[in-house]
This record gives sequence, structure tokens and C-alpha cells, in this order.
Amino acid sequence: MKKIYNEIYEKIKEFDKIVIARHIGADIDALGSSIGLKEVITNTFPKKKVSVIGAYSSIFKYMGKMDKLDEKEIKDSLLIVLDTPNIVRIDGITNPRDFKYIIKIDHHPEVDSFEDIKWVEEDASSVCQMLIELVNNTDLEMNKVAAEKLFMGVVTDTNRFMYDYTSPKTFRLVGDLMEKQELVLRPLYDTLYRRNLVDVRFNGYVAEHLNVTEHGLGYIIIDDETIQKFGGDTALTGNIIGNFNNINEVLVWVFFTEDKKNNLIKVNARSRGPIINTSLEKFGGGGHIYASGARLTDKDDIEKIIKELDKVCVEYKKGK
Ligand SMILES: [Mn+2]
Repeated sequence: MKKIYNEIYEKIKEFDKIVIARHIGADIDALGSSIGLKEVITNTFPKKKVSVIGAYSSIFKYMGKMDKLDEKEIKDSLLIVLDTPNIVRIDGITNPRDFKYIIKIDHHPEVDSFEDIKWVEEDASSVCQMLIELVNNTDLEMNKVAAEKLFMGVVTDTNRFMYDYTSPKTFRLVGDLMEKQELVLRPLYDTLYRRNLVDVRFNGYVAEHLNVTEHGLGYIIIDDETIQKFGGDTALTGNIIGNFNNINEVLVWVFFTEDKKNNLIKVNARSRGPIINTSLEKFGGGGHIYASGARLTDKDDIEKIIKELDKVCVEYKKGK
């Protein structure tokens, strides 16, 4: 293991221009890891030019701003891809191989091999956790700004240290970080978890209208009219989907959200047992085993996904 820390560190040291990318539909682990790593690199090597690319996230605006990719510099730059297993999900880059050198750091099951060196650990709680580990084992220098971003990524990807991937190592890394960087938790948790009333009302709407099959699949189709009624932002579903965990009658839950502007249906699925990413891969999506998504252009796929995930629940119950 030691070797990979060093290889990554040496490449970061070698390049003057570094571009950091992460997955589309960024979550806090993706944003925290990319912005946190930029902070760590510029803190250690102030002369390097480091750019974090990808779409700006308005719902997570507190995580920070994005940089512009300078096309002319691609061929001389090091690309670091975080939290993203496949090329089509890298936000802002179509041909990663145009970069001079590519490092992939990820905790998703592997899909595409596009990198020169990789550090993929499926049982790491988050990429943010992996980066704390990387910094601890190299001459990269942490600071408080980076520590806060990385901490928030660990907290959210583990759902406040609840998911199975939360390990003794997670607590050791985070505990040590908290102590050394004097992290104060209250403002960080306020940033992450304070909600707008519209989210709470939307949560109530979904709770009220969720269909639940006898096998434990919860599903809801949220049309554009409903989205407009709650303010018009389709990202709203992502804010509340985590609230439907730990319900006796619901094993897997999936939200289909109409995105009229982009003419597609966003699929957001979660599970508290059955493996669901393989099901969504059949519809061009994917993700983690318990948290996956897809984007549909064909409305007929909605019914197919409902059937597929219901079957997954049946098989899971049989196996128990
Ligand atoms: Mn992640």
C-alpha cells in the first residue's frame, strides 16, 4: 500500500499543471475531495496551477467554486480523476487520454480503465477518506480549509458514520484530523444539514405519495408540474432521498424525476439491503451497490425499472 501513496505524490510533485475532475451530478464527496485536494496541493506547492473542473453545484455552493479548463494546457497536464469509475461520468472531460498522465482515486466498483496509475479501494467509505490517508502518508500538507471539505465528504458518504463502510480506520483518520486541524463540528453540520422549508414540504409530499409494493419497493414518479410547485429544481430529490432509509416496509426506493429542461427522467435509487447498481447498469446508469442512478430518455424504461427492482426485492427476501 505504501507504494501507491508515493507514486501519487511523486506525480503531483512532478507536474506544474494539474486538473482535478470528478463525476457528473457531484455530491459532497466528489466536491469535497476535488476542492480539498486542490487546497492541499496549492498549500504544499504554491507555484503549481491546479484547476478543479466540472459543473458548478448550486445546491452545494458552500463547497466552493469551479475553475475553467484551459484546453491548451491539457496535453501538458496531470489529470486526477476522483470518485468516478467510468469515462462517461467524468464531468467536463470527454477524452481523458488527451492529458499527459492520469491518476484515478476512487471507491466505486471499477468500470473503465483509463488511467496510468490508480488507487481504487471499494471498501473505503469515501474518496475524502482516501485523501486524508494520502496526505497523512506523504509530504502533502493539510490545512483547515481542506480538512473541513474532506471531513464533510466523509460525513455525507457514510451518512453520518452509519453505512457499513464506516470502519475503525474511518474514525481514526477523522478523529486525528479533527484534533490536528481543530475542527469545530457544529458549523460544519449546520452547513450540511440545515434545510429550507421547501425541502421539508417536498419530503412530506414524497412520503405521502410513495407507492410501496408488497415486496418492499418504494417508488414515485415526480412530474414537472410537481417539481415546479416545489420551486422548479430537480436536484430537490437528491436532498431528500436519504430520508427514506430504515422504513420497515421499504427495502429499495426509487424516485423518477422529470427533467423537462433536459428532456429526460432522472432516476435516483437507494437500498438498505439488495444490490441495485447492476440493475441500473442495464438502463445506462450505475453507481454504488446501495445508491445508484440513471438518466432515461425513454419513458417506457420507468415501468421496466420498477419491475426489475421489485424482482431484486423478491430475490433478496428469498435469499434471507
Ligand atoms: Mn464517493
